[in-house]
Amino acid sequence: METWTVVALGIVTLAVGTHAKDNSWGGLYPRESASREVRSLDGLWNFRLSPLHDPDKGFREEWYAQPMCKTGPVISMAVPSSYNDVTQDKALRDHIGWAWYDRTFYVPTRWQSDNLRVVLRLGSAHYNSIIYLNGEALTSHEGGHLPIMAEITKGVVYGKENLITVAINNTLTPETIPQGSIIHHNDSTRYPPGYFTQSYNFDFTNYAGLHRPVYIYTTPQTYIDDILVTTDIDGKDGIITYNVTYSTSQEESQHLLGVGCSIKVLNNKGDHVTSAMGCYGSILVTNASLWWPYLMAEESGYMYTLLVAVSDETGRLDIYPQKVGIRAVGWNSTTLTINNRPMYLRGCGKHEDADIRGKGLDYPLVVKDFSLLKWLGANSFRTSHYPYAEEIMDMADQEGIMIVDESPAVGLSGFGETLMNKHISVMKELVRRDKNRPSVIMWSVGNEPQSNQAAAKDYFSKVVSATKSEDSSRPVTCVLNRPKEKDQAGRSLDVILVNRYYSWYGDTGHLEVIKLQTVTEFSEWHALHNKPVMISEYGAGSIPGFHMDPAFTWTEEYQAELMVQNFEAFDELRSRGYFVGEMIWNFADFATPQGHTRAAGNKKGIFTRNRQPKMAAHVLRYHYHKVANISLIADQIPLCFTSLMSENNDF
Ligand code: GCB
Repeated sequence: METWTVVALGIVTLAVGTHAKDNSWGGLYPRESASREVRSLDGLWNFRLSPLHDPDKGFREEWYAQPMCKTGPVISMAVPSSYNDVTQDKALRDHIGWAWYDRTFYVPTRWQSDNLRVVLRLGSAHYNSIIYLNGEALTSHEGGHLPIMAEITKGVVYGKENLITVAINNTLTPETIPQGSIIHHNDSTRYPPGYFTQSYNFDFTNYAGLHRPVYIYTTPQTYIDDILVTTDIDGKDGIITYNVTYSTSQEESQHLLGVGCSIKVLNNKGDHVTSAMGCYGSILVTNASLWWPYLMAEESGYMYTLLVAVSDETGRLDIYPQKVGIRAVGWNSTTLTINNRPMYLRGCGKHEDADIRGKGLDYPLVVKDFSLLKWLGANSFRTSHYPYAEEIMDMADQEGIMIVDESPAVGLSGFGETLMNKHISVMKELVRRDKNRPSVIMWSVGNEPQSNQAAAKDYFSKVVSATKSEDSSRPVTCVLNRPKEKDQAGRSLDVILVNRYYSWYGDTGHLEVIKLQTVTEFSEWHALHNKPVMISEYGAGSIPGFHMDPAFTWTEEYQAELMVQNFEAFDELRSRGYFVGEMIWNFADFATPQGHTRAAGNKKGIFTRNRQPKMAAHVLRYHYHKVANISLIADQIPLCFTSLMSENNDF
């Protein structure tokens, strides 16, 4: 007999460990300026797992009170990286529960004599984390994928060694986002005593660890806490509306009386364009260079910099460089627009995923992925199924790649109040982190919830309206997959995104039904909701190097032909005026838990996990350039699939 329990490992110990307040504002990304210094804590940290059957051990033995190497064996662990795949140890790969990291670092005495504020910031720790500084609990955070910030001015010792310890628990429960369950296998004839496994309702590996960079940085005592920027266009001019919030350390709060803000707008070469005074207001940029998506204008991703300065009554300045892309997003019942022109999303569903590092930020991979997106002629991707690293979002801003920015709420069910409140908090954290990004053109509150459940109606109406109250300048969606007659979420959304796998999960092998089924389905979604619709996932698995003609499932030919059939449907739907985009699943093969429906991972990538093109990538590249009205020179298309495309009238 197996029992499914809601009591997850480590939740008890989370309570034990959490003396520190949960901090939901991750702060502005650490950037250097004339007033701010940034130091990286990335590199090799010390690492140890809590034993599977004694999850509380690290708390009981206070592993955070001194360097872990003094309380037992440690291994080196790369930061940023997931911990799962970096060693040969199966127990580490498959661990459930607490994992412990620590390292030492120095803070210069100058930071103290200069009366600076010192802040610690972790880009993400998956899933629950408790952070200790010099043996004291400093802060805690629930949920991966979003930043954690804590002031450490008083907790650090200047000019001496400091110890930072991070305890991370990857356990997912029915009340975490995303959800999961711990299954206790109690049948002693089949399992050893205490045997348990983690299950979850999504197919990507639940990688864990310190996935993104860790920094300490300084600000003056009176500092810029947040900047909100929205933009609009008026003929050839751009309008930047801004609001700067500032704060100060408690003892110095009287300084806030004399605080003032000034703004300089610089162009993308760093030259001065215009200036403004005041902590909020609007700035007119005459004859503005607009932010355009890739291939929609000669120059895409144009960004200005707002050099925001806050000074206190002593005249001391805090300066933060805030990038701004001037653009206007609009939507109605049929169309999405950018700068008053209709936009059509040619994109991919992606994952943060690579061998060895798992979900760890890896700069070469970031550059490679954007290079491949542009090679494809893609103009967008969805951050399926969680918020991506800020460094990736920076590239999207800069390269003109539009983003459907998704929360970690994948595969939700149940829809109770606790889950909803948590979901709303996550949306607030996400919007607060990414609100100023020109690349973000839509929020997605989640992927494939069980939206046929009655409770989904009220739940999504509340989550969507909470998201809109944080940001009304972008449409809000949720990626759906339930039958439209049963779905309860679509009515609350601005744009309908649907995942469909015709001739893969249904009618497998029957490529000839794709066009009819896709056109019928998406026209009905539009008719039902009178909203723009797009396909957010379609595709087929292919094992690179598997070939059969006529096409057969799992071959590169099958994946490519399935796509060509889909393109016919998309072209037809686009001509009807309400179909606003297509995103292939997936950009690259990615890791999944072991299972008989996945062959060493999900193989629906058009690139291999190592970012080499399958036949499908070339086919998509041809299609995306054609949709963008850009012709590719015939000899750039390898011969192996020109015959495939010539069978299709569209090519
Ligand atoms: C889906 C999910 C995605 C899966 C994909 C698949 O609908 O949204 O996370 O990876 O299907 O390949 O089955």
